[in-house]
Amino acid sequence: MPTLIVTLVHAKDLAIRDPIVKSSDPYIKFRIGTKSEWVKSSVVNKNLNPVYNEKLTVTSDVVDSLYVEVWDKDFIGSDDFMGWAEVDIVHLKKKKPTKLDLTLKDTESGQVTVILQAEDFGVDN
Ligand SMILES: [Ca+2]
Repeated sequence: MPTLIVTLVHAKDLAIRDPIVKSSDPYIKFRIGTKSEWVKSSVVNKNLNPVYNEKLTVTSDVVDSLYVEVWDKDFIGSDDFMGWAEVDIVHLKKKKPTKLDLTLKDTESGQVTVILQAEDFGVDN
């Protein structure tokens, strides 16, 4: 089973989704392909430049693109969308960490920094 280790480092310049406090409570979720379960990070409250330094394991039945979505946690009502990115992981080098800055789409602003490591797929060195 393809296993990808995602180290979620930080995000910056994220969009405001809680206008009263001019901030957001961002968490970031990952999945490989469009059918797998999402793997979610923790929530950082009231921060548009959150630091996570969190390691997540994402698995899938197939090697496909990695999808990344950023959401604002709301404690009343449903969470608000803050952008997304798609990453080609098919060409990652096997077992070699690759650091990427992902620019978020379909939102006002934002960037997510991750380190990806393909555990059992990818290109042999
Ligand atoms: Ca919120």
